Amino acid sequence: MRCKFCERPAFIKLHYPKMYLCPEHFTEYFERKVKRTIERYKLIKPGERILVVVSGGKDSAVTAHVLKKLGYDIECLHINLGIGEYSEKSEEYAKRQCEKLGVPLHIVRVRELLGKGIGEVRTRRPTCSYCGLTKRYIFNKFAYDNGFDAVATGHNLDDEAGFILANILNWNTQYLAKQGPVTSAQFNGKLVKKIKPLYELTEREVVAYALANGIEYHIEECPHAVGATTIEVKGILNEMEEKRPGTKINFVKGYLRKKGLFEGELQEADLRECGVCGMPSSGEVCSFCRFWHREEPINFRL
Ligand code: Q46
Ligand code: ZN
Ligand code: ZN
Repeated sequence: MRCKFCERPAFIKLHYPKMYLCPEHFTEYFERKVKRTIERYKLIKPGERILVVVSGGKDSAVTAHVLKKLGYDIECLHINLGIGEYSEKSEEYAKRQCEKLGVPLHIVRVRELLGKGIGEVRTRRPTCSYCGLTKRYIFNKFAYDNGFDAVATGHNLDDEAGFILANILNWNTQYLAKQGPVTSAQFNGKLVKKIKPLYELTEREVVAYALANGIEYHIEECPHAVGATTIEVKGILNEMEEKRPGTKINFVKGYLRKKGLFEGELQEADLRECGVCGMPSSGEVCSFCRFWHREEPINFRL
């Protein structure tokens, strides 16, 4: 098969819209789609400084690569979670990716910062739950302390479709009222804007973009990821996509149109300043400071 736009042999067959593309034309298609996502959902305003959270994996590496190529002002942050060899390798990949891109990389190591790695804390809370809480706190505080206008993450269409479906299965209406490609800044900017530039691109397309552009990334999954429900839900969505191309994008776009239905359920917690760190909190002390028994704030200012 030949590329739709030139004579070269096809490198990928897209199912929705159906077309064959060579590496160059696929790269063009992919970058145009990211640009359109940024414009359509107003993710980035001119002149904004963006902090890209890079894990060492494909999604965040591709996010940083495309944003840089499109000319946005980016720097990267890697959070080393302290999960044995997995985290060491992840950090190596993040370093190599940023070096190749020529983008500044900042590294925060959870064990050095908090005394223990993720998975080493004795608690009844599931590992992924306090890992998520810790990561979100660190990237938000890092961005806030250093005056970034937004934090970009590598979430792709498969992640979003899976997340929405999983939350519908549990009727978790609080989450369903809030998801989307952009979460605006709140609480005088202490909750920094979050953006997802790969919102409309499938995991398969992200893998293909990395391959076509020589982006190396950590393939291994985090050892704690095994058996997570989101993986099962994604599997179901993949089967449906196979039979009916366009299922994922139509599902996610439909959700964005109907999101308002859940807004009535939103119980906005009254946010106040955490007594320890001063960041937004629903209680007297924020969940990060409570979980890690913090007695003083962390300052990430460079
Ligand atoms: S939450 Fe859980 Fe991930 Fe943290 S412990 Fe690993 S799998 S890294 S996205
Ligand atoms: Zn071509
Ligand atoms: Zn706090």
